[in-house]
Amino acid sequence: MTESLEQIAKAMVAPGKGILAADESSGTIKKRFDAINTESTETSRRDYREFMFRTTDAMKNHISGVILYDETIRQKAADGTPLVDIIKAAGSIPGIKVDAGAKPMAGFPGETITEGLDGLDERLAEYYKLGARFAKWRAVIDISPVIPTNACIEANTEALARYAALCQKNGIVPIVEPEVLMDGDHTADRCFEVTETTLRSLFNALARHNVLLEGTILKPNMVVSGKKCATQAGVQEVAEKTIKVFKRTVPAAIPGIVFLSGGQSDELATAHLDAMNKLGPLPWALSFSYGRALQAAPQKAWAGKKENVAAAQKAFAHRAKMNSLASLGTWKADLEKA
Ligand code: 5MM
Repeated sequence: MTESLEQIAKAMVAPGKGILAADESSGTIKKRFDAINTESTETSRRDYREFMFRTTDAMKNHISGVILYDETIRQKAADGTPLVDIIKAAGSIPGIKVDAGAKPMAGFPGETITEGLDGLDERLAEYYKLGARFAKWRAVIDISPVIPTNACIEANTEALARYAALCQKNGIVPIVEPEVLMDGDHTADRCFEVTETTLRSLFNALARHNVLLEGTILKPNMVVSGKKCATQAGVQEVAEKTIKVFKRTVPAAIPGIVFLSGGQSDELATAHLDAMNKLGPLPWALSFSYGRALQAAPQKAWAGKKENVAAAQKAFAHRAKMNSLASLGTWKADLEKA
């Protein structure tokens, strides 16, 4: 049976479940592996991702979908089983990163435009055959006293909307990810302002391109202070500001919002998500699509060694469980010690 876009989108944000962002491009995964003194090879990348996908209970109970990179969606486990089949056997949905990365935007110093629209229709059709039922495209919006410009925001949201329309044409649910970066010394209020402008522009573009909102998932940043800002907004403030900006800009027809962690510590990313869900009821499911905040702990525990796989799976299962509780608003800080 072919599932509709609405059904897939709903399953991606099923209660207590969120998404594992394992779509690091070759350059990014190398950086992560360098930090644990592990060589990045096709096999080490496969072994690493395989043990996460084989953390069966965590995958079954807490992970609705996995965002893969082109290499991974074609890869087979050590025993020859396609990694996609391992994900599906755990009841999770395979997804795929389809953007070609954020490139310097000509004429706009310090700003980027995400590329990858050329040939995207054909690539999506192939990814569907390989098992992907959702996709991801990330636009990057940086903050300084003079950026972002409207040109950068508009160009990026236009590309996100064109990508989303192509996904839906191919039976694939688009995750639209406009990431306002937390680098810099800006305040949470400045992040609020830029996030509001960006989301407004994004939903205008999606409407302009006839994108079905019920079959679309939003992956945004939270409203946080810049990493180098002298005063850091607390958990409650982040939660309230983030919900406030969404209530202003995100239509209720969107089935779910799954956050990126963006460089927040594991526990803070969990605490923020939990605090937001405690502010409910909300019009959309609020969950996670974390990369670093789900993987930092297992990476450290694994350190590239076979004998550490069980400990690394435990670390992954723990983070998945904590974020699952946060997506329900039932997380407590003392559970972290348990
Ligand atoms: C996994 O990282 C993704 C980006 O990879 P590249 O920079 O190598 O293309 C990224 O888009 C990720 O899916 C999201 O930003 C969430 O990751 P974090 O670590 O921010 O939660």
